[in-house]
Order: sequence, then C-alpha cells, then structure tokens
Amino acid sequence: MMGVTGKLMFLYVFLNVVSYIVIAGSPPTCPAADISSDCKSDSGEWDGEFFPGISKIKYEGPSSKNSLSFKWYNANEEILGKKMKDWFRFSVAFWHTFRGTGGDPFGSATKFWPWEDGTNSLAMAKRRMRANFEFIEKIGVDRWCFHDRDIAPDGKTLEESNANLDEVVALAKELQGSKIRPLWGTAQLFVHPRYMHGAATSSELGVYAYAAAQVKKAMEVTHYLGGENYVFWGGREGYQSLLNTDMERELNHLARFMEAAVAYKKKIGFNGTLFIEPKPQEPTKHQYDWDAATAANFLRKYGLIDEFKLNIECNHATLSGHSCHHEVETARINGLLGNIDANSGDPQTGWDTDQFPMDVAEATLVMLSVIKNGGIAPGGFNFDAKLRRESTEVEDIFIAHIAGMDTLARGLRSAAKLIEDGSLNELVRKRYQSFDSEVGQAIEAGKGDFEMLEKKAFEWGEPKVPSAKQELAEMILQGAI
Ligand code: XLS
Ligand code: NI
Ligand code: NI
Repeated sequence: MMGVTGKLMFLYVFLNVVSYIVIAGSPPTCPAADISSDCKSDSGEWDGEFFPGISKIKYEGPSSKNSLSFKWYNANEEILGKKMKDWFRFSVAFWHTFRGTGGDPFGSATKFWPWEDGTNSLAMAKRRMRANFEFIEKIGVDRWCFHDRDIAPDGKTLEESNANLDEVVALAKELQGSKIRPLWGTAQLFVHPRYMHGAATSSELGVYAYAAAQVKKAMEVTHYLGGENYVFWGGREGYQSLLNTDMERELNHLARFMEAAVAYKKKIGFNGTLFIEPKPQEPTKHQYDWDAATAANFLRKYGLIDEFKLNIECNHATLSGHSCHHEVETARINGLLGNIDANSGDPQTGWDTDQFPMDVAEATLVMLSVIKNGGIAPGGFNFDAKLRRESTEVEDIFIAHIAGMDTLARGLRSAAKLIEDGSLNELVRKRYQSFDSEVGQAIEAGKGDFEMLEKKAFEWGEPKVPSAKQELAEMILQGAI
C-alpha cells in the first residue's frame, strides 16, 4: 500500500507535469465568443515594452560580471568552422517561459508577470504572444516552440479551439517577421481529461479521432508559421496497469496514428522532420517511448524508421536511468539524432524538474556527440526548462536562458578543444586497435566464423588484456573544460 508520503509524492509528480501548462485558477476552456469573466479581458492592450530596462543581451566575454550578458555564447563566433548560433539553433519553449506559474500541488502560483491579467482570454493569449517575441528578440535567438493549447485557449468545441488557435497564430506569424520561426510545434494531448487513457493509445475510438484532428490542425499551423519540425511527446501514451491494458493493440494504434501523421505531412507539403520525444514515465507509470532505444525499436518494427528522428530531453534521459550523453549517442549511432530538449534534472529528485542546463561537463559530452553528428539541423536546442518556483523576478527569465546558453556554449568550446587536441580520440582508437588487424577486419566485415576464430584462439592462447584507461580519459576531459 502507498503511504501518505507516497501518495503526496505521486500527486506532486503528476501535477508537476501540468502545473506549467495550466494557469492556476483559470478555466479550462475559452470559446472565442465567451464573455464570462475568466475568458474576457478588460485590461486592454499592453502599453510599451514588456521587459523595460532590459536591452538586447550581448556577448561580453568570460570576465564580465554583468548578469545580463553572455560570457561564453558568442552567436557569430566560429567554432570548428560553424557559427555558434548554427551549432545550437536555440529555441524558447513557450509553455515554460510564458505559461509557467511556479504553482505546484502544495502551493499556488508564485509568478505574477506584470503583463498577465489573470484571465485565460484570447486577448491575454495575444498579449502574451507579444511578450514572447520581445523576449526572443532581446535574448537573441531565432526560434521558439509551442503546444497548440498553450498559445491559445481551448474552446468548448473543436471548432472553437481551432478558431482561437487561428487567431493567435495569425498574430504570431505577423510578429515573427522574416527571421524568427518555430523550431517545432506540437499538440498538447495530455492536459484535457479526454486524454486520461492516452490519445493515440486511448481505449476509446472517439479520443483517437479527436487527437488525430488536433495533430492535423497543429501540423497545419506549424507549417503555416514556417516551423522546421513537429514533435510527438506521448505524455499519456502508456499504461498504469497491464491488467486492464492490451499493450499490443495500443502500440499498433500508435503506429497507425504515426503513419497517418506521415501521410498528412506529405499531403500538405510540410517538409519538417517528425520527432518522437522519449520519456520513461510521468505522467503514466510506463510510457511507450521509454528511451531512445525503445523508440528506435518501435519505429523499426512498424517501418517508420526513415520518417522520424528523436528529440532527446536530458531530464527524460536521467529519468530512464541513462545519462543525457548516452541517449544522444544512442540516437546518433542509429541515425536518429534530431533535436535536444536542453534541460537537466536534480540528481536527488526523481521526476522531471526541467531545470536549465548548468553542468559544463555534461554539456561537453553532449556537444561531442552533436559535433560527431555534423550538427543537429534541422533540429536544435530547445530550452524545455522552467524557473524554480522561488525565482520570481522578470529578469530571472533572462538570467536562466543566458546561463543555459552559456553552459552549452562552454560545452561546445570544450568539446572542440577535445577534438582539436585529439588525445581522447587516440585513446579510444588505441583501445580497439587489435580489430584493425586482418582477423579483426574479417570479423567486422561479417566473415568471422566460429571455426576460424576457434583456430585463432588455440593459436594465440590466453589473450593479454590491456588497461581501459578510464581515469586518463577523465583527466583529458577535465583538462578541456
Ligand atoms: C514533458 C515534455 C514536453 C514536451 C513537449 O515532459 O518534455 O514538454 O517536450 O510536449
Ligand atoms: Ni520536452
Ligand atoms: Ni520533459
């Protein structure tokens, strides 16, 4: 039986997922023509800047003490022949940055941004969108990411939801200008109660159809906004108990859903890449896209491997018992590295804390894989990260993004040093050099039959096994940071 603490913890983990998406106390729906108080904003247009006193963030170098400047991220500086901004293709996650309230199951919202008027109205959605683009321009990135339902309020019917979305998207298109575009869009298929059993894996046909309609629309608006990719994070695609679940049937349904998404993408001429974002659990006990290897197996089994890539989220990696580097590298060697949701978890906390990435060593390892991949385009690095509940000042939004970008930039610089220095590469090369021999080459070419190998084993006798040099590898890594 679950004790009180266990129950509270479960509730915490569960609500933590939705707390950043739903404004505490706001109504779940806002039909386009609703004039009820929660859906109607009387506060009018926002006057002037949303972030007055904060100008465009500049690179000032590592010795700067200015918290509103980059110390390591220098957008146009070339590293290994590519501009830093092109290595990263940074993106702001609308849901955390503009819908995160700091609320958790034990307490209400802590963040009261000056531009919020407490409604979930269309007028508020538009004002928030203006704040988003002022932030994007000031932080100096070219991309953003969104769920359909965090940029526009849900309506009472699907038609109303679509109309709300169209209105906000039209404004976003205008505000984007020619330089800014979505890194990816996605449909929010996990907050509304209709999705409690899943979306594409729901036991209920009507829900499957509703989810399909929502993805269809989200794909259309992503395409309309010039989005470069589209993400599937299966928040509720999984199960709580196998006793009442037909796992095989649910996975078959998920595959059919993905096939239909691929077909629709082609039909509307959307050339963006489709990404699956693995996560092991939270909110469901077991999610079908557990980790990169599981997602790759799903794609291969259903013949979808050439149509998708993976969006690796570092906190999801650690939840599945892997390092972020492991997940990125697993995706890379399978030709599936598509995008990185750049965040991190807390080593003492067992859920998706979605913190800004601050660990330079981890960033270095991730960037080593990205460099080996030749970059990450058309994907990028999306800050699927939120301020701590206790960080409540507007400038904290800037500081968090600056520190995250600087951490990854340091990682890139260190990874480039490691590659230019070559000693880590050499250590790894040497480790496997016995396979460069004639017999090793035969094995790697698929000609290492057991009779031949047995003959060699008799001939060579007991093998001499050399050191793995792990501490030396760690010393080299430290030297580059
Ligand atoms: C939640 C996911 C989510 C996806 C987009 O854990 O990270 O934020 O990135 O739906
Ligand atoms: Ni994510
Ligand atoms: Ni996440």
